[in-house]
Amino acid sequence: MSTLAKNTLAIDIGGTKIAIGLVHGDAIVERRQFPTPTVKEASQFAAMILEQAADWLDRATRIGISTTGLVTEQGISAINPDTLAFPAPFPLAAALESLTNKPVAMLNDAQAAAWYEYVNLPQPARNMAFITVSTGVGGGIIIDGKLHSGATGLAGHVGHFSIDPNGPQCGCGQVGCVEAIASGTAIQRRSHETFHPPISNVELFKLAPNEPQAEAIVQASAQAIATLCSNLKATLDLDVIVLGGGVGLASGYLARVVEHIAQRPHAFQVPIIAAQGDYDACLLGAAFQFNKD
Ligand code: BMX
Ligand code: ZN
Repeated sequence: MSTLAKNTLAIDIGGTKIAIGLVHGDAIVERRQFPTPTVKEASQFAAMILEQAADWLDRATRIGISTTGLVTEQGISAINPDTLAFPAPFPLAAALESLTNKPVAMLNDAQAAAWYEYVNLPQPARNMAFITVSTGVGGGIIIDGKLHSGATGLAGHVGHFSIDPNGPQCGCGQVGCVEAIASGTAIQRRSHETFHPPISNVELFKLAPNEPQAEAIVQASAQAIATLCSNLKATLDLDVIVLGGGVGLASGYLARVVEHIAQRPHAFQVPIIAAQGDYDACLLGAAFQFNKD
């Protein structure tokens, strides 16, 4: 029997929201989400999550976390503290383990989603990257059929490829990172500089096809992601790149990225597909990390 036949309490911690689900096999049988609280103590943070999942707990045999940030044995630390101000390292897995006595596993959100997406690729591949364009820009890399997280867990933090020496300051301390140009946060910043009264990113995307300034903001993001994809193709000779996240899956976004990639030399072109797990790729990844080794 596959270990996925067990019920897993899956927790996806993003910069803006936390999604929780009870995952059985491939299916999210229960799902809830709530804004990421600004709690400084890991035990308090864990207790708040467990409160939201209280009625599922006796059905879950284990807990899988996918979280924004760098994940090490010691806990979670931010690469870009602007997207999540946890005191580092934030020992969330240990806190959940001691409150529930259940086995807990934790991975970076995009790495977890990369594994889920790899297992569920419509066509088998050996080398793949997952890129999420959401609050930040995250990534996970599969090399020769294995998730590559690196010696310190940093591998796949492709949002911090610095691609423009004259670009905006990134919260990670570098200048011109993909994340500082392409993320939902970056889009919102540029949108608020342009539109008065301010509009949401959802409204911006609706406006874009008929409003050149809105379109330019979306295009700047899509172009940075296209540059990232070509750089990854050149580095790792990927078979395919899977795109996810609230911005990555917004209507027309993937098509814009594909258009930019098509203008590059053939050697640096790579097929781009939308996440099979849709907006829940990271949540499903939280559960699927148990089937990784
Ligand atoms: C940031 C970084 C990554 C994360 C990515 C996407 C932090 C807190 N996070 O680059 O670890 O994978 O954002 O995160 O430094 P999301 O919150 O947009 O899902
Ligand atoms: Zn950065």
